[in-house]
Amino acid sequence: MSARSSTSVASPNIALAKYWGKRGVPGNVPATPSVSITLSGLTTRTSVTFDDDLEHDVFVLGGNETKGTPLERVTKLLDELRAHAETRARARVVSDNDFPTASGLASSASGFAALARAATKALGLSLDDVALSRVARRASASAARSIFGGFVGLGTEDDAAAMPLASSSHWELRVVVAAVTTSAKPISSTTAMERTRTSSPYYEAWVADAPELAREVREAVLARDLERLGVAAEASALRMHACALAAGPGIVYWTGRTLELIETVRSLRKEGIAAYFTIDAGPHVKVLCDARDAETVELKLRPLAVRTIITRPGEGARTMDEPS
Ligand code: 2P0
Repeated sequence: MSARSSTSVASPNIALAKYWGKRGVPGNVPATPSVSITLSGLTTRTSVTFDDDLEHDVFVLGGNETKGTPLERVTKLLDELRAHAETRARARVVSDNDFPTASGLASSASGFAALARAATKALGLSLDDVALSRVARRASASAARSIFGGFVGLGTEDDAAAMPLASSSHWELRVVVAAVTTSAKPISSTTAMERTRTSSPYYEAWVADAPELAREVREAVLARDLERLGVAAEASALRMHACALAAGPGIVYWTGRTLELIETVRSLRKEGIAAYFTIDAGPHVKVLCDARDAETVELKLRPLAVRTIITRPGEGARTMDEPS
């Protein structure tokens, strides 16, 4: 038997300017540019072992062997790398998140970023981070951004790769995550954005408007201007959800708790604390604030959440056996 293994870790990222919808070109290319922060404090750890004795790929997620669509997506990414490496060996993939899976905390971003990194290393391929980001994008577009740490942009060009915008030490920003449930979301992002594209009367307006907001977010990040960033990030989140809400049937990721958390963030601002929310494809609320306000913000959100986590800009996907 010959086996080749590697283990990688990656963190989810939170989009400040949202990707929602795909262009009609091959390879899972976003219709809107996005800008994200890769978060410390939330981690996916993925081990990949290629083994000539395996008859098919095996995917163990959170301790449970998983088949169907998740396994098909894993196999598709591995097939691309197997073609590069000119091997037919199947792999055993073992992945664990230290946060809720498939609930709007971007587990597919960290999951496919860690998988791409670990599988590339296990196969002995030498792909640079830009090439790795393209591999991750084809599996899940937000995963392209988790290859890199800090503040990251992803465009809409053919065969897009994410690009670092600023390192994790660029800005002492905090993102307070208020998770409102540990359940999986009712509809996957992939399905929801396709339904939005094909049935929301607001879709074209969303795609036309998104680049300007992404520019605003990029400039605010570079200028470390929290108010400017927060206003643009809230607009991006609300417009994305407005577009999805208008699909047929409407896509409602929010719960009552989500709305209460939005209200709480707005009341914090009335008290003079610079706090701004963003919400991805799930009910959780993530709040941007200065490091000095993070504990105050967290205390205020805590009664409304099942779990709160104070996160900061973190590192990109990395192999555990590499010096960091
Ligand atoms: C984002 N989201 O920019 C947006 C905002 C969720 C809301 O990217 O179909 O899991 O695998 O490319 O990357 C979630 O979508 O979708 C996402 P696929 P993905 O972070």
